[in-house]
Parts: sequence; C-alpha cells; structure tokens
Amino acid sequence: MSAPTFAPLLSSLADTRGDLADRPAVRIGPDALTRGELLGGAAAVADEIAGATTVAVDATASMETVIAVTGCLMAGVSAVPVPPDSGPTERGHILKDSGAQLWLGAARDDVALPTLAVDPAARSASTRPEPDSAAGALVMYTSGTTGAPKGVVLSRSAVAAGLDGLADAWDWNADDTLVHGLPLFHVHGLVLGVLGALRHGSPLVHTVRPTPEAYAAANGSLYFGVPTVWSRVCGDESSARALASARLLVSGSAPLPVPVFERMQSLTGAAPIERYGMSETIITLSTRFDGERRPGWVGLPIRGVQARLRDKAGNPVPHDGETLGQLQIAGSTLFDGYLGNPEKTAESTTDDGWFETGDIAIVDPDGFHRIVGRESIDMIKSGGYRIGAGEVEQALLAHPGIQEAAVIGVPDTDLGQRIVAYVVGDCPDHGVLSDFVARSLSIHKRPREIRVVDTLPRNAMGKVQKKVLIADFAAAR
Ligand code: MLC
Ligand code: AMP
Repeated sequence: MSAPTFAPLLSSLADTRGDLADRPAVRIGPDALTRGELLGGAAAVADEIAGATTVAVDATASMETVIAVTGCLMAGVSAVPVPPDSGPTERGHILKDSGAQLWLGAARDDVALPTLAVDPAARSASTRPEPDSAAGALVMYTSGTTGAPKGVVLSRSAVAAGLDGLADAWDWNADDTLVHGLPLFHVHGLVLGVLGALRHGSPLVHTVRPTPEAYAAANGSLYFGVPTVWSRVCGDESSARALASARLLVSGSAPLPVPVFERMQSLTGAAPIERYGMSETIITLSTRFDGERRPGWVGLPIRGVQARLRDKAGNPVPHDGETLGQLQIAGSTLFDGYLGNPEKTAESTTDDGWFETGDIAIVDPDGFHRIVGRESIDMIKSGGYRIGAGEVEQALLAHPGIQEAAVIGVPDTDLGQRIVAYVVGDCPDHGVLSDFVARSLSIHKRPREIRVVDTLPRNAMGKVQKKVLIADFAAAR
C-alpha cells in the first residue's frame, strides 16, 4: 500500500477563493480575525522572521500566539511554543535546548534573544510557496520521567496527517464552530485546537480559560476539554445543559473518569467522544462520531495510525479485552525524534520502528482500546499536564533547606492526579516551598501537598521506593 499523501499544512488557510477570506477564523477573548486577516497578519510575521530556522513563541492564550505560530509555519520556520508561566529555569532550558534564534512576544528580563513583539494589526500581502511537507513545523517541549523537558520535533506532514485523521473520525468540517480554552503550548490546544480549526475551516472560539460559563456562552458545535474541564462543567449544571446543542464534546489528554462520562451524557443528552494522543504521536486513538462511545475506552486508531500491544518480552498480546500490554504506535502522525537527543529517541523506538508510548492498554476483539495506566510511576498527569517527577524533585532540591525529595502523583477528583512531595530537610513554610517550584518551573508543576519526613524509604540499592510512599499516603487518608 502506498503511503497516504496530505494536502500541504496551510493549503486551506491560503485558499482565498470566493468569500473564504471573509469567514471568521479565530476569536480569543475580545479579539477576532477573519481568515483573510489572519493570513495577512501571519504573512507580516513571516516577512520578519524569514531566513531563521527556529523561533520561540511566548505562547500566551492570545491572538498574538495564533498569528506568531501561523507566521512561523508560513515562513517554514520551526516554532517552539513556550509556556508563558514557565519560570526562568524551564524557560531558559527550552530556549537553549531548542536553539531558538528569536523571541516572538513581549520582552522579558530573562530572555536575551532578539525580540519581536507581534502586532495583531500588522498585515502583509506577501505570499510564499508552502515548505516541504517533511520539514519541521513545531518543537513541543514535554516532560520525561527524569531530567528537563525534551523537545518533540513534529513535521508538517505529521501534523497534517493527524488533523485529517480527526476530520475522518469526527466528521470535522467547515460548518463546525470549535470552542476550547486550553493552553496554546501543547498538542491538544495548539495543534488540534488551532491548526485543526484552520485546516478544516471551522471558526475557533478560544475562551482564554476553559471555564464552564465560557464554554456555555460560546455556542459552538465542537468542544475540546481535558477531563478536569469536563468534571468542572458537570459541576455547573446549567452550563453543562447549555452544551446539549453541541454536535460533539471531546475529552482527551488524560483518562475521563466513568462517572464524569455518565454525568456528561445525562446533562447534555449525548455521550462524549474520548480520544487518546501524545506529544510524540499527536493524535492516535478515538471513538468516532458515527460509532460506539464506551465509558473508559478510547476507541480505534485514527486513519493513518497503526497501534499494537506488546508484552514485556516484545510478544503480541491477545485482543481479548483483558490482557495488558504496552501500547506501541506507527504511522504518519509520529514525531521525527527528540531534538538533539538521538539516544532518547532510540530508547523509545523498537527494533522494527514502532514508538513505545509507555502507556499500558488493553484491546478488545473489535479493536477498541482502553488505556489502563502508565509503565512509569514517575510520569504524572495533573489537570491534563504531563509532569515528570524527576523535574519537580530537581526543583525542590534547588532550595537550600531541602536535602532529599521524592515526588508522587496521587488520585485527585478534580485534577486526575495531584503532586505530593516528600522532603527531608529544614523545610520552609509549605506555601513558600510550593511557590519556589512554581516560580522555577511552571505553575501547574508545583506540589499541592508537602510532607516532611526524617528519611525516605529506600531499597538496598538506595533507590527511593515510591510505591511505599503511595501506600503511606493512601493509608494516612
Ligand atoms: C495557585 N496559583 C499559583 C500558585 N498557587 N500561581 C503561582 N504560584 C502558586 N504557588 C494560581 C495561578 O495563578 C492560577 O491563577 C491558578 O492558581 C492555577 O491553578 P491550577 O489549579 O494550577 O490550575 P487551574 O487553573 O485550576 O487549571 C486547571 C485546568 C488546567 C484544567 C484549566 O490544568 C489546564 O488548562 N489543563 C490543560 C492541560 C493541557 O492542555 N494538556 C494537554 C497536553 S497535550 P489564575 O488567577 O490564573 O486562575 C496531550 C496530548 C493529548 O496530552 O492527548 O492531547
Ligand atoms: P502529553 O505528552 O502531554 O502529550 O501526554 C500524553 C499522555 O497523556 C499519554 O501518554 C497518556 O498517558 C495520556 N493520555 C492522553 N490521552 C489520554 C486518554 N484519553 N486517556 C488516558 N490517558 C491519556
């Protein structure tokens, strides 16, 4: 079978035939642009940055971010979205590791790069040929279990493939209005939630924050949220009922608890769509607009993606709906590798070229997938954010009073998991220590709870026994 081909990433946005340029493209808070205005704004950015290879974008939830990223794609420059709340340590790492040559955004004291503030009113009529589809589109920084976040290199064709797979799975089309309020520095909010809307011609309403009231007021047909967002929507009955007119409510980035699935169904009259993705695989599995939606299950591979389960020895796992295996992925949505880190890329790739997700899953005889958990206890998902325990431990150890630190994720009804830190040392006030982490990394990586202990439980090799800490935490409830 020949490899699928995709229309160039920006071909739909560049199409100005008929009244296409006058159609609404994006509204964020009070700011709105038509497709033609966005095209002109992005071309103005492209004119300024042409010739660069990699540019960092201060990825605030704003029109400036949408224009900046689109301008990078137009100029064939890799965009590196930087979380706006990342502290100097995290931001410094991303800028150095990515080799960004320019900072697109407001000037910041700790950013030494040449800076270009995006003017949302600027327009240019310049046009340029669409870059090669194998070229890099984005470098998305995401946490590993240890160490600082890694840069995930996504090509233009991988992004296009993922978005076209979703159009097929969800019948996503230009008659949809997409609504979400997710951050613009991850795959969910930026790649699916902005570039998807531009590619499929569906206007995007970005609510700045994903609050139930803002979702209810937006009058969309297609909504994206992480499970925390949907849980909060269900906690606000009138907002949830206002979403009954939507065509699809989509949940992803973390497991949607079955009670939240059922509550969404009872309040809105329709079961949500669940889908599974990953920075490295973009979008992978989903239930379909015209197919079964089963609580706790994330459905089938989207078009262009192959999924398989392997046991620890690398053998196939039966599709019996109960045998666990590691989920592995191949196909057109895969990343090109971790930037500047071929060893890590090789470590996560099997000999026959499949990506090892580190997620444990089961598959039933119909090919339906259920994500059961993560292989590593050190990979935490809190509010849909991927957080490596090691990264938070390093941030804690940078405090002069802390001698040892171990971070775990514990169940949380709102966030899915919340970060708890066990520390040894002369611990300052817990709020002060939590703020210390929030200032150095991103706010969502701060510990929500800190426990001071005399010693950490360690095995004979000196490794901290996190399972003991998790059991200790549960027993203390
Ligand atoms: C509290 N705050 C602090 C603080 N303590 N700020 C600084 N330092 C401290 N010590 C304040 C902040 O200022 C902010 O206030 C607020 O607390 C943030 O609270 P939070 O509890 O951390 O978050 P919350 O706002 O409640 O956010 C929940 C959420 C968010 C669901 C909106 O977690 C979210 O947006 N998640 C989405 C993650 C996502 O997109 N993941 C996709 C990854 S891609 P203020 O005033 O600003 O509110 C992926 C692939 C795939 O996974 O499959 O899609
Ligand atoms: P990220 O790197 O932020 O892209 O996070 C990817 C991880 O999020 C995956 O490896 C999964 O562990 C988790 N994830 C994403 N979607 C789902 C889902 N629908 N159900 C369960 N886990 C999910």
